[in-house]
Amino acid sequence: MTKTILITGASSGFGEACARKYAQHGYTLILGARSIDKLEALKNELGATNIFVAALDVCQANSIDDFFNSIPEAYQNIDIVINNAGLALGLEPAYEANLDDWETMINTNIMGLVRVTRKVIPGMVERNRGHVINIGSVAGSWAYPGGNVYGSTKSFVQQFSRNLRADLLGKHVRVTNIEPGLSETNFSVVRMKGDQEKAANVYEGTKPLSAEDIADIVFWTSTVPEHVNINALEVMPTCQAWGPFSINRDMQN
Ligand code: NDP
Ligand code: 8X3
Repeated sequence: MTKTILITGASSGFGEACARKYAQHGYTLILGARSIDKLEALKNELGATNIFVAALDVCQANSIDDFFNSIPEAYQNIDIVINNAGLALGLEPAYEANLDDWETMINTNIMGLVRVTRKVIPGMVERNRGHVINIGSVAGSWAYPGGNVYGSTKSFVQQFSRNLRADLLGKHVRVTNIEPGLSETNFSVVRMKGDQEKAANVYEGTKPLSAEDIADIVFWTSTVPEHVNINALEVMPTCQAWGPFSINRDMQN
């Protein structure tokens, strides 16, 4: 029996790569994002009949309701949800950052993720089968200058994932938080508000993770035997690691 997977933010980056990966393996796909044109193009390119796409803005409760209400009957038994839709906006220090950017990140990365999860998990519990895969980030564990609210949203995702596991104990519903580091997608273009040069600089001289690297890892976490739950998986490119604590040596008083 083919499994049904719902992927948020499937129009680009990790979400799109996951859609391709699961489609290759014959899964039935439900894909959501704001860019419906990109989703339609992806569906046409993949050419399979078991793909449903619809517009989804995870920041809008109404859009989430409309999206779920539009899912055809045959697609409604969702086996896996990948809570991937998300973004970072800006890298300014907290005392200069734009409050609207903070609100958008909180609405997308936290509220969007919990709303979608709340829609999907009752059915998983009822069927006693399912897997919630959240896309967190290394930024959820490790602070860096300018990470402020973005990193904090991903800390929420990390802790929410653990708490979901606690609530779901006794059910055959798995929860996994994938925590990628430096990965080349459209992420930095969005973070730098369309400045392609600044976005390219993020990856200059590196071999970052690709969207396909992450899709392979996500796929693996969902295909290990059912009694195995990968709680969290942090992954960085080999060219990335931690630095020493920063110490300002001009602060003697
Ligand atoms: P991309 O910008 O390439 O993709 C982001 C996806 O999220 C797009 O499909 C976008 O679709 C969707 N999205 C954004 N806002 C919304 C919204 N309000 N409603 C629905 N969909 C939305 O970046 P990535 O693939 O890199 O990002 C995917 C996830 O991975 C994010 O959660 C990000 O925080 C996380 N991540 C990224 C890392 C990186 O270095 N790239 C590392 C660690 C984590 P659309 O605009 O069409 O709505
Ligand atoms: C994206 C990775 O290091 O840019 O979540 O925050 S990082």
